[in-house]
Amino acid sequence: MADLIPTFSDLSLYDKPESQASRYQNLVHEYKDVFQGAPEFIARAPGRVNLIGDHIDYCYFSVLPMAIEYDVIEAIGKSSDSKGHFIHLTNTDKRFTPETIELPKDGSIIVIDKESHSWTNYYRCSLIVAQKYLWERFPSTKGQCLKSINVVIDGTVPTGGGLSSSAALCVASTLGVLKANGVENITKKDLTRITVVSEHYVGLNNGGMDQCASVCGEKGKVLFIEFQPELRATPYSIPEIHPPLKPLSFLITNTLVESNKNESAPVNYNLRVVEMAIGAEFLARLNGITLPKNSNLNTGTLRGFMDTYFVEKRHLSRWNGRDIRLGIQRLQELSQKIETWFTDSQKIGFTTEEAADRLGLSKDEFTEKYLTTFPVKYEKLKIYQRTKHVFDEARRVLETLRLFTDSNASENSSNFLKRFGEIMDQSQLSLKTLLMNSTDECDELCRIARKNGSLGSRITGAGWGGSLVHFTTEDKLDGLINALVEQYYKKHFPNITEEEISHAVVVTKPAVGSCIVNQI
Ligand code: NG1
Ligand code: MG
Repeated sequence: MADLIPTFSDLSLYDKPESQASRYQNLVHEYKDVFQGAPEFIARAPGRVNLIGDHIDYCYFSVLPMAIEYDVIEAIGKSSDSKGHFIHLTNTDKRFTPETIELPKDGSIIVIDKESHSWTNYYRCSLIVAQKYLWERFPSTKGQCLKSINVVIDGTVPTGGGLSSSAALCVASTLGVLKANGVENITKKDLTRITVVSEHYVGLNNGGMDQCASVCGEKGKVLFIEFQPELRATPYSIPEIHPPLKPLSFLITNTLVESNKNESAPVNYNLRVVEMAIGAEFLARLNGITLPKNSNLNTGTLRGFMDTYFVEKRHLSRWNGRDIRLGIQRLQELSQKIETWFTDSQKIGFTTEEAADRLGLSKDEFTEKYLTTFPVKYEKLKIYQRTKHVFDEARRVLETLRLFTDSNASENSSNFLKRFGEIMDQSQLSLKTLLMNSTDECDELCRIARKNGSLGSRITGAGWGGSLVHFTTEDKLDGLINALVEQYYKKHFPNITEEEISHAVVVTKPAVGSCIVNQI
């Protein structure tokens, strides 16, 4: 991750460069049309699909995503505004109307109005993190405004779809703003570090998986992303499947029901983050241990609990996060222990009063600590269900990595396919019953897929709609797609066009991460 963000002077970064050429030409044309002049460069960042490990990144457990070919590209050039500093934004998708952002004249950092759900809010997040980075790296520029620029954006990552369109936009925008302001060499590590927190400025308390995958993606590789002791992405090849079995294939299907995380954040995503933080403190108190306070909410994390529990309570060695066998064993143990750490009535859930009481806090102290930084809404806090999901899902990530790295597994392809499919299905069951982010549409897509050639199907990303990832072999792909189109898409959306279907059902491969593309 110490490597620099690469620059390409052609489209060889894509699997089929010729299929992207007209898209890049249109982007440049549109820039010339709108801004009368040529752009200076193109900043690009991809979306991602998470193979396994959802809703555990913010608990600092490792995940296994890959960057995909669907991405955001931004043509950027200087603007000659004389009366202030402006960012002129245009999108090739006309549903997103052009907007100009005026930067504060006093050189302060812009503030985002979270109530206005403008598409440019994500761009503003990038302006904030880019500005902070510039001042940190070049202290003598502190207080200086960012340069005025013109930007045309084109994105192919489905929005609201669990494929990280928001992270792709934030990463591409941050990279573009930095280059336009003279930063020619930024490391993958720095770009990840600063973009991980970008969406916090629109009120989303997200973990770091998406931005890290978008920055560090590699062709043909999945990424094992660790958050402890520090953010690190290690690429792994997907095992080769031996004949007569056919090669692996990943199919992504969008439910076409937007997850609308922005609007439902109070009841959905942020609440899960809070429940996990409370869960960590709850388990720590129960076991008489104190956790390091290193999360976004300045609380302990479930990973912190695992580490501290085995060292302080059990007097065992510290787990380094890479010893797969030991990690699986310890996570299995925690998953069993959790059954005895909660009473039957606690398993149903906690009211605010009950949770505060468990943590030895007054209701006001509890509210201040957990419920105010990011808004949440609930009837009962489902601490048992969420913590159980986290320990099991973290274990499934390690089991998958063990399958990927175990040479016996790739020699015995049919066993690998079977086992990996089972792990994905177990993940989906846990998402549905414990994390509770599945929907009827997600369940239906999984059901149809499994009956028609998918070896494993699960929600990928935040959930509550969005996308699913199915894993199969190339020979089964056509039948699988056909069944999904006939039995889901045409049934629920009778007027759906071929083009819409081609955006909703996509076969994808692991792709290159963020980069600069010089004028083409
Ligand atoms: P998506 O589906 O891309 O919005 C979200 C979080 C991730 C992670 C997943 C669930 C953001 C930007 N990202 O992803 O950090 O927690 O959900 O695994 O919200
Ligand atoms: Mg997102």
